[in-house]
Amino acid sequence: MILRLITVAALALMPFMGNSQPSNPYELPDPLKMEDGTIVRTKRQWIKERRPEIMEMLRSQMFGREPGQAPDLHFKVLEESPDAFGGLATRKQVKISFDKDEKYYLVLLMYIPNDRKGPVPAFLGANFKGNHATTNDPYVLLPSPDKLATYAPNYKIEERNTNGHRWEYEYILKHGYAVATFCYNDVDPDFHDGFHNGVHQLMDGDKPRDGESWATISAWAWGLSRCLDFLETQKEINARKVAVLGHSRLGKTSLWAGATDQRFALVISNDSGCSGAAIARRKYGETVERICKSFPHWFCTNYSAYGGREEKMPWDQHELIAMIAPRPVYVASASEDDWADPVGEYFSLVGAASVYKLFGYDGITDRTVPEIEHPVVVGRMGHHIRRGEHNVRLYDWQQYISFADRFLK
Ligand code: GTR
Repeated sequence: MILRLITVAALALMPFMGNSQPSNPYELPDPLKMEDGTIVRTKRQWIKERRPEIMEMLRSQMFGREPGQAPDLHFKVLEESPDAFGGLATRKQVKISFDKDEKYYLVLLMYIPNDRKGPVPAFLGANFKGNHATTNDPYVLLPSPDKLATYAPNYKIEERNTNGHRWEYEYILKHGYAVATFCYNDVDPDFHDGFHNGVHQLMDGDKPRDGESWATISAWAWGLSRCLDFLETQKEINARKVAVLGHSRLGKTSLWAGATDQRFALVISNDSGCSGAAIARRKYGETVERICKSFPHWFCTNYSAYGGREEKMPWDQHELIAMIAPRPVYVASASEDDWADPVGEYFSLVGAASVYKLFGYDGITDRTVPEIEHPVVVGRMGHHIRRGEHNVRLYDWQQYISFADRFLK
């Protein structure tokens, strides 16, 4: 008989150091149990009934209801050169506009390996500090003054390459992948102004907001989907093989993008933590209450009702992971990133494994959290805990590439 409730006890005996502080015992909702108590036994039941039920919860209680397509999506190549990184790649910088007047847009920076036989798979993710901050490539455009004027009042333009260590472009390109990124502020500036700026203004105008209205993570995820719309027009790219990834708040975003847009072939969460991969019921590190206070614009307002009442949530974050099934999913943590609860991030994979199983794929089921820098790949799930701080490093990319090689090559 299918296990009805997955019970996870205190985590005292596990080898990973982050376990030294056990969380409260908790019970996770069974992703395969319908709200009316029926147990899902077929792929069809999952796809037609249970998955929509969970998506409805996540939309109405957590991220809000994202809108459909932009009113006038169109693309303009701003710059293109085959000489990036000494001829390793072709660089394209593209304005992806959402409206006719091009008031709302993002600028996508894309590198495509020149050594390719046909369309290549790609990694896509948003960045924090501007495209120019992801690389020492001097030809990457700086954010335009009109865009900068919309960013948070305390946003300072960064030096080039300040976040270059997070974007190992040459390594990615040499492994046969294209890579594309945009600054998340282009889509929705990361501060709370009551949703007057960013794409909320374009898509909603003065429409009154309610508890289920989409918020900022949802807007960033929507931006990722618009980039995928663009990638679908690029003959050099195999748009059926695009991995979406993100770090931290942008890791929460990549998970939501993977849930809402099933065109993404593979989904990676890097240190996404609370409201990303980490199990909320553990209340370890950042909590729902804390995140809703610190970042009220990230989630729909209904979400704050679960602060301190995580056990009342009709879902938990393993079900966000389950939304990606049966597509490959990778969850990465860092050993010093207690705030993001590496143990809770691991257990969301374990909690989603039954859904992968339904599709005939193995998943991660071992309840012992892996050692630091012992990556685990089982079936369509991958995981590692990098030694060190909350960040993205070459080590992380090495694991992502070898995971992606199994599915996207
Ligand atoms: C922290 C926040 C985390 C995480 C992080 C980040 O302040 O508490 O949830 O998103 O920011 O995005 O770097």
